[in-house]
Amino acid sequence: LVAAMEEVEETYIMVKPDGVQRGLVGEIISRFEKKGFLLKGLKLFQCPKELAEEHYKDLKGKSFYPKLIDYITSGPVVSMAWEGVGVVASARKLIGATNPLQAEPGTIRGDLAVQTGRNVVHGSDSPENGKREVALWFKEGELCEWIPAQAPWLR
Ligand code: FUP
Repeated sequence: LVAAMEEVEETYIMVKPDGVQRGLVGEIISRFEKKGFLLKGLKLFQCPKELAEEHYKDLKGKSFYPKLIDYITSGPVVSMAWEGVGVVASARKLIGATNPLQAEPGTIRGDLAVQTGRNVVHGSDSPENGKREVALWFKEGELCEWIPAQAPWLR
């Protein structure tokens, strides 16, 4: 388990339409930047319905699925690819529980959201899904391979 945590991973983080509408983009990006993860891709993007359905395909059949697709496609999202050692689980901790009322204070959802159906941010739930989702939301030329000059150990 410890060895798995030390793998360099990538994760897909998305500021959902409510986060964009509420002006929380900078605040949310800032939390991952300050933690020390490496930003590899970033774009404002209007998600088409087909992409939302592919992204949430594991939830197809759930009662909330149609509303979830409507929500994610209701306005632009901010798509991000972040890289780092143990970034998948760490980002999930920074984001907090799915239900913002159960999310701990100090987490993004704990500090900034109230409703499960408007929980402002998404983060991949496994390294495999991190890879899958980054590949799903970004074209190859949209990602940067780089090493930060100030803190090369981040890479
Ligand atoms: P998370 O990994 O925290 O984003 O949570 P899930 O993958 O379980 O759910 C994905 C999204 O579906 C949530 F962000 C919000 C929505 N959802 C609901 O609207 N109602 C629910 O009961 C559960 C999830």
